[in-house]
Amino acid sequence: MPSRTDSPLQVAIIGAGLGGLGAAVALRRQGHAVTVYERYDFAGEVGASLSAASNGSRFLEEWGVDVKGAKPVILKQLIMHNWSDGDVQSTYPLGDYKSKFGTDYNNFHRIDIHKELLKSAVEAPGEGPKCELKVNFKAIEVNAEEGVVRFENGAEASADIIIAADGIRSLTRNMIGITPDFEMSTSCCYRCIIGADKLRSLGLEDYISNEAIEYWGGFGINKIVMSPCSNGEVVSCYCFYPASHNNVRDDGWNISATPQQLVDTFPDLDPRMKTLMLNAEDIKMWRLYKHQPYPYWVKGKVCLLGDAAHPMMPDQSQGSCMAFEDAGALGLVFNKSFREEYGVLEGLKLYEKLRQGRATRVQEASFRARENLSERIGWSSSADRPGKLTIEEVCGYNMRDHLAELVAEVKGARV
Ligand SMILES: Cc1cc2nc3c(=O)[nH]c(=O)nc-3n(C[C@H](O)[C@H](O)[C@H](O)COP(=O)(O)OP(=O)(O)OC[C@H]3O[C@@H](n4cnc5c(N)ncnc54)[C@H](O)[C@@H]3O)c2cc1C
Ligand SMILES: *[C@@H]1O[C@H](CO)[C@@H](O)[C@H](O)[C@H]1NC(C)=O
Ligand SMILES: *[C@@H]1O[C@H](CO)[C@@H](O)[C@H](O)[C@H]1NC(C)=O
Ligand SMILES: *[C@@H]1O[C@H](CO)[C@@H](O)[C@H](O)[C@H]1NC(C)=O
Ligand SMILES: *[C@@H]1O[C@H](CO)[C@@H](O)[C@H](O)[C@H]1NC(C)=O
Ligand SMILES: CC(=O)N[C@H]1CO[C@H](CO)[C@@H](O)[C@@H]1O
Repeated sequence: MPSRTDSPLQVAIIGAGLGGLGAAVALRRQGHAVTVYERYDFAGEVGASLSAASNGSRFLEEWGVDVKGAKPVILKQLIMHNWSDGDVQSTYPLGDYKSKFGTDYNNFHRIDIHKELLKSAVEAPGEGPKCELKVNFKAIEVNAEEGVVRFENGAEASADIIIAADGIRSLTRNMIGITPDFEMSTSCCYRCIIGADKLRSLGLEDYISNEAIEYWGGFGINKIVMSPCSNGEVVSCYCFYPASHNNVRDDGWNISATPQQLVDTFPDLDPRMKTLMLNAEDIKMWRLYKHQPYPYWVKGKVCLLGDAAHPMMPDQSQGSCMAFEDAGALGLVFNKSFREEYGVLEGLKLYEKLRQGRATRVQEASFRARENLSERIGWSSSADRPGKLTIEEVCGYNMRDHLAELVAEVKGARV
């Protein structure tokens, strides 16, 4: 019996990170029945700042997420400091960013935006049926052709589509036949946060008042990236250094380190930044891994999303934006009336086509920006090198137009 054109899909999402929850909200709003399976229970959520440029923030707004509730700091400029004495070397004012790109450039604490996305996914009111969240459900096996997931706790679920949003170490990716080609990066990173009150008491109040992403270094491996979040109550720093220094191997998010370890990594750094480091409240370290793009993202009923699909270096600040775009793409592809145009499996292929090229371009640019701040979008928006990724390309992208083109191609190919 042919299905009604508006009959909802059963959607299983593996992983309740920012990407998985974004997809849950986007698909719920199209009337689909979504269940999100997360291996942990969120009791020990960790993280630091994440920026959402316009094309990530655009989706958050469209989905009705309480962006203000996530306490963003609205970024106004990028600032480059001298590594050794902290003098401001140059600034890039973001100018009329909102009128140009449609939303603010929001800087969130990961925990704050995660909380708001979770609310938008699982609470009523909200457009569409509320999503179901199952915690302590670790996916251990996926049958892509049949659309079945098995969990460590013995449970099993079947679905019309399975979204693998299980992060950089995705198991599902392996289960759809992809062996990631990756290597340890030559860089590691310490991440730390510090409260605004503490900064004030240390005489570092200018570090919270600039509404900016501020950089020290960035030409070569060493780089500090500092930005405020949580309504300006917290400042977070990413501190990149050569892996040879201590050769961390773990890419987890929760390996603690001491202020002394942090500060000893950067002997010739601006003394004021060192003061911040010595007083930092929560210091974590992580090894960066460089993954080559995967040959495909979709197999049978399974699609990859977010870090599972395109892990990148943090140096373009686009990791969560690209995950939000992936999620937004699924909402557009599987809208209420998609069946008038294509079937479910064809829809997944369209998703892959829509996302793979763009995300891969940003992923590649993130590798280049690792050791060259001039490759970071914003630091120079004009194409001073052919093929360079620009802020216009990233923030001025219109996914709806892109999708309409691809749908027309698919239809053209059918006749
Ligand atoms: C705890 C944590 C802290 C982070 N902190 C930062 C940060 O400070 N700065 C930054 O730039 N980026 C951070 N990230 C990464 C950032 O959130 C991602 O790069 C980006 O948002 C894309 O998210 P994602 O949903 O694809 O992946 P992730 O955010 O990694 O989410 C993946 C989710 O899937 C779950 N999962 C994994 N395997 C399974 C399984 N087999 N079954 C069920 N669930 C599974 C994980 O527990 C996790 O909740 C952090 C990620 C995590 C998980
Ligand atoms: C992170 O580590 C802290 C303390 O080391 C712990 O309390 C917390 O549960 C951990 N979080 C996760 C997600 O593992
Ligand atoms: C940075 O500051 C140091 C110390 O004051 C100085 O020697 C160096 O020339 C400065 N670098 C640049 C690029 O201005
Ligand atoms: C739903 O998606 C299809 C295919 O992309 C598109 O043709 C159609 O206009 C969309 N419908 C709505 C209501 O957005
Ligand atoms: C850094 O990037 C800029 C801009 O693309 C480029 O002109 C420059 O050659 C790069 N520097 C290095 C060392 O690769
Ligand atoms: C997908 C999406 O929302 N794209 C938007 C990105 O920003 C440009 C410029 O504001 C908009 O035209 C797009 O619609």
